[in-house]
Amino acid sequence: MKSERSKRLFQIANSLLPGGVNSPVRAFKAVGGNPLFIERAKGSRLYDVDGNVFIDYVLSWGPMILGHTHPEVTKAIKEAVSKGTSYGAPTEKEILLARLIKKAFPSIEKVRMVNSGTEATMSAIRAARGFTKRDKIIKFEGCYHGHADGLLAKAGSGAATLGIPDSPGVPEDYARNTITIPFNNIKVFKETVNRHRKDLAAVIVEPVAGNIGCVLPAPGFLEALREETERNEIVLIFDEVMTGFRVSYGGAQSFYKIKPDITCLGKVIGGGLPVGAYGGKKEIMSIIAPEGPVYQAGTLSGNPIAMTAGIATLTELAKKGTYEKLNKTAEMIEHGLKDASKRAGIKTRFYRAGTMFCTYFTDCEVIDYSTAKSSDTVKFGNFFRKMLNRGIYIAPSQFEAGFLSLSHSAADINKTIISAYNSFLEIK
Ligand code: KE4
Repeated sequence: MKSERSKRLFQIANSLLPGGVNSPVRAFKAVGGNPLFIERAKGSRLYDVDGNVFIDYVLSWGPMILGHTHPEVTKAIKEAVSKGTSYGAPTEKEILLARLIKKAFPSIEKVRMVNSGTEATMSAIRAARGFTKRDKIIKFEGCYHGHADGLLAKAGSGAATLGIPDSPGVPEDYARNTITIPFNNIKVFKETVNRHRKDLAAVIVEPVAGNIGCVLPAPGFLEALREETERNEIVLIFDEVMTGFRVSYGGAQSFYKIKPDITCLGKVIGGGLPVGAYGGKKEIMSIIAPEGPVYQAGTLSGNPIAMTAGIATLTELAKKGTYEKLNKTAEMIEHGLKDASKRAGIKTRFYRAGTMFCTYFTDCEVIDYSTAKSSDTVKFGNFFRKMLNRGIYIAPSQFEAGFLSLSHSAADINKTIISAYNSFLEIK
């Protein structure tokens, strides 16, 4: 595969940007080699600067669920841009996107637009702390909620202990209020709530752990989170930045029928432009400035172009038959990848929630971060490179989810399955 131009651009980028990228996972560090510089995209395809074409399963890490350059989204953005790009004043478009979000997520009575998933979760936690007047939060090992200081924390000496920083630059003080415990472990969760109930402001969870690959909630896990937080007046925050409009139109909360107090959204709701949002119970959200005293703000929050892309995307997704089509494609790829791995005689585990999925190179059941780490990441790296050379662009990390779009055709899926079968055979 030709990659001279990408290589040259990466060299230049490295002299200008830390690691040559604007977000770490794009640097291909987990799989080796140099990242590809993308020239353009259309439908299910990415086209890089060396003329290579790929079927795209990263889809900008989730947002491009309609496929790239969807005509309705492109048309709406072009029209909006002719009226200006940002006013720093309210627009009707913020109302329209808020209405679409509220309709899809009945648990969201009031919502605030921000510019990223990080801002959404950071602000949701501040709202929960302001509302409960408590400081501690519980998060789950392997779940990623963006890069706000307090969320870059890991378990201390043991589960349920006060957190320690998970990155240089995060002060001990910021991390100590974040208690990190294993995903899907109801027993440890209940013990932790019991131990810290008086100080706990919130529990934040990815209802499907897409930042560990794709780890499904064990039966009763989400229910236990809901019951214990309800009983102890702790705010339950569902981080649906990835699962929102992805696991179903109403996200994981609709799929698993659990109603959180606050929901964080991002990715899909911006249709490829920078949008995040957090929203939930009126009594909590009314604490946010200027209605209440908890401060949160943003120059480009509710940006009219970004709102336009989000409105066009959610409007398309709301159309009849959309999720039936998406789920049919997802079932095709699930069946095909499981069958290819079996026929090639390589041990893998495949998990899917709606149109997000992951193949782990392990034979043990993946139920949390530690079992996910049993996956052979060297094998994954080889698989990644073989697939890339066959024109299939999957996430450059074992611990990231794959995504499907409305524009992935049956031919795309068949090509992917044949490529996977041959790549499995070669890496065995
Ligand atoms: P952003 O700040 O990147 O918009 O959102 C942070 C975030 C919050 N919550 C969840 C569940 C998320 O998955 C994310 C971001 N996801 C990563 C990939 N898993 C984005 C890719 C990247 O970091 O470049």
